[in-house]
Amino acid sequence: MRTTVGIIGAGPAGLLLARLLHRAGVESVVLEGRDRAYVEHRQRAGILEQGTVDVLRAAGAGRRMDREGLRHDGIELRFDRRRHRVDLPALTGGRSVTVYAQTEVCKDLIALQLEEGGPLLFEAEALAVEGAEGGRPRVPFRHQGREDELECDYVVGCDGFWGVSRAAFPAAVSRVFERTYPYAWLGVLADVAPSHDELVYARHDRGFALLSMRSPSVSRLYLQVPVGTEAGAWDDERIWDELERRLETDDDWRLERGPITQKSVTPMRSFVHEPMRHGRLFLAGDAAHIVPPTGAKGLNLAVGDVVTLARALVHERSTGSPDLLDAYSATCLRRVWQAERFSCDMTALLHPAPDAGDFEGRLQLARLERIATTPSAETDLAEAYTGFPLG
Ligand code: FAS
Ligand code: PHB
Repeated sequence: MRTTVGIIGAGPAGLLLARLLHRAGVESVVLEGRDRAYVEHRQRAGILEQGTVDVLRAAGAGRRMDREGLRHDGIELRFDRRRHRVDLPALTGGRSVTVYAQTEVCKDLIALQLEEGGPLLFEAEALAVEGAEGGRPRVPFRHQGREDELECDYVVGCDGFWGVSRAAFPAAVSRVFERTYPYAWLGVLADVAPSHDELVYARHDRGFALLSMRSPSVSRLYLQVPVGTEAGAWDDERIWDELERRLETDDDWRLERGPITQKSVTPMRSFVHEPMRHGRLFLAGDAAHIVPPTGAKGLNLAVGDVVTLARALVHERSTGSPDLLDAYSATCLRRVWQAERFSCDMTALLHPAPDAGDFEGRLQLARLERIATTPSAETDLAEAYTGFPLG
């Protein structure tokens, strides 16, 4: 098989890149190792920044998002039984976020790709990336029990943290920056109306809790749990009891309980691979960087990468100039490190560490107090939460 841009992975990064290239008349082929159902039902992101919403609309993939997505103009910080609302548009000159799940973004992009885009092969596992330094990189892959090869001008690794693309970077050029956290997130989906109309981020001495949602009738909730926790180790009653304790307030707010339909545990990691380009191989999204989900940045960063890369590929096609391709890694890493900083700060702000003493606990409360009482600190959080410019 031959194409211009070979894309490995049909997560949000790979699917959106294929969409943007298709709209610009640049050919691509997407290889996805899993089946369609897996990609469309894997619970991940729930929050879209303003910039991501604008990009999906501009790519002609925003119709269902505009119909079913929930625009949120605020988030709530909860600590010491107190509630503080962060008014996003007021602090950022009009920016907000939208609750529209990654599963739905992927469903919309897959439907468009299969309807009018280039080839999208499911259960087509890329085995390696070869010849990235040369003129025509190749991707050997296994599909329907047969080995085949995709030859292209450029390869883009959108294959997530566990993909094969990053391994194609010679050790001599790779630099890895990493931090792991001494806790994880237990995430649940529940068939009950959300108990609040905006997201609630709670810091409690017993641990962090997050109240999020998927629709007016489906709640998405998270609890900080020790590393190594098995999802099955927590029964539903215990999960609701713990959520109630960590989300407690001084007023008459109440947490509504309902049937839990899904549980999963997510490890917390910060990870950056530099550079994000080697020869004719580019990395985008989780293949290059991971953020802990506390800042709701992962999917939005992936979108930022592929917008930057699509622009650079189209520019090279139309002008012959590789300038934007040569600047791709540095351009993205500037935004990536700001998102790493914010996600790490939000995580440290809201999660009592298992070995932390009372002093650290007081510091977290003092930092939250500062955000709740100081416009400059609150504005800094609101600007980061609604998204770093895609430029
Ligand atoms: P993905 O991992 O989504 O996609 C990679 C694809 O490549 C997969 O489909 C995989 O099957 C495929 N693949 C891998 N190896 C392959 C191979 N060899 N051949 C072919 N295909 C291969 N981010 C936010 O912005 N907001 C949030 O609220 C948020 N919440 C999150 C909650 C959780 C529990 C988790 C785990 C993450 C969350 N994130 C959030 C981050 C998350 O959304 C990721 O950043 C996002 O999935 C990254 O998208 P991709 O880079 O496309 O990678
Ligand atoms: C989610 O809805 O899954 C979600 C929302 C905000 C986060 C992380 C996850 O920070």
